[in-house]
Amino acid sequence: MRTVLITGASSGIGQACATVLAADSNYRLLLCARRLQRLEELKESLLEQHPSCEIFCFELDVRDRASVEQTFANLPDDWNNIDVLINNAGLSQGLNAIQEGDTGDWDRMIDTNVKGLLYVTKYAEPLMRSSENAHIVNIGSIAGKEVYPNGNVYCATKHAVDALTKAMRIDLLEKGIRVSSIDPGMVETEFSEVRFKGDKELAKNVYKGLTPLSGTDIAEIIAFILSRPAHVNINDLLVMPTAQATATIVKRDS
Ligand code: NDP
Ligand code: 8X3
Repeated sequence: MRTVLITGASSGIGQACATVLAADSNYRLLLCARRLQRLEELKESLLEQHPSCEIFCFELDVRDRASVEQTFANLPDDWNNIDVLINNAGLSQGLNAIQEGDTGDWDRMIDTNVKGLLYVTKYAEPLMRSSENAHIVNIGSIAGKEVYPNGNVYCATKHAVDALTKAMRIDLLEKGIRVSSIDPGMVETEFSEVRFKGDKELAKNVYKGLTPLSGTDIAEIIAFILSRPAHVNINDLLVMPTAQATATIVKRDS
């Protein structure tokens, strides 16, 4: 039985990971995000489908260093051994040229996507047993492989995730923790709504005329990564919708 910690499990890819892994009796789930109510609703619905699945939810803002430290130091006794960490919490804010960028947006992206991922890794890692099951999966992005117009700071944060994944793989080698990353192209979640600050129309247009990936597509691939034998690590997987060739070149139905 592996205990999996998923950050940002209240929506999108994180929620899909919880849903896919809850269906597998090899996993028990530690779910966190800022919106605790959503996590509790997710837990209730997952337990209806999988009554024997063990799930523990807690509120966490990954940007709050002290709270991340406190939270992981004080998990209930039966939840303080973690096998798998899925560093998924993240967001984009705005889509502007640097010279027109909002510094508050920059702070939110850097604090969440880079510093938040580091805080969670630093304070959760001591709870990870050195075992063949130990695995960290970071959610990167095509934005960590390419830079696209107006994507500047978001792209920089995901390039940082790419670098940190490589760094973790080196630093955690001795402890035997596998480190993987998955880098999706367009996935239809709340991501664009958050980027465009609640503008549903703008968000919908991102996916207009093409079939984007779903959170479940990504979650199923993560489940595959986690299911490889102990001597196999998938370092990095770039996954795009068929209709998306690069970050900006897409084929839309007219
Ligand atoms: P969603 O907006 O649907 O989900 C984002 C999740 O992150 C939510 O559960 C949110 O929970 C959580 N989150 C955001 N800020 C914080 C915070 N400060 N502390 C804790 N949790 C936080 O988007 P996605 O599912 O698409 O995004 C998940 C990851 O996938 C992100 O890292 C994103 O960059 C990456 N990604 C997304 C792609 C896409 O096209 N959608 C493509 C490539 C990568 P809450 O608000 O409750 O805190
Ligand atoms: C999210 C996908 O292309 O908007 O990481 O950067 S993209």
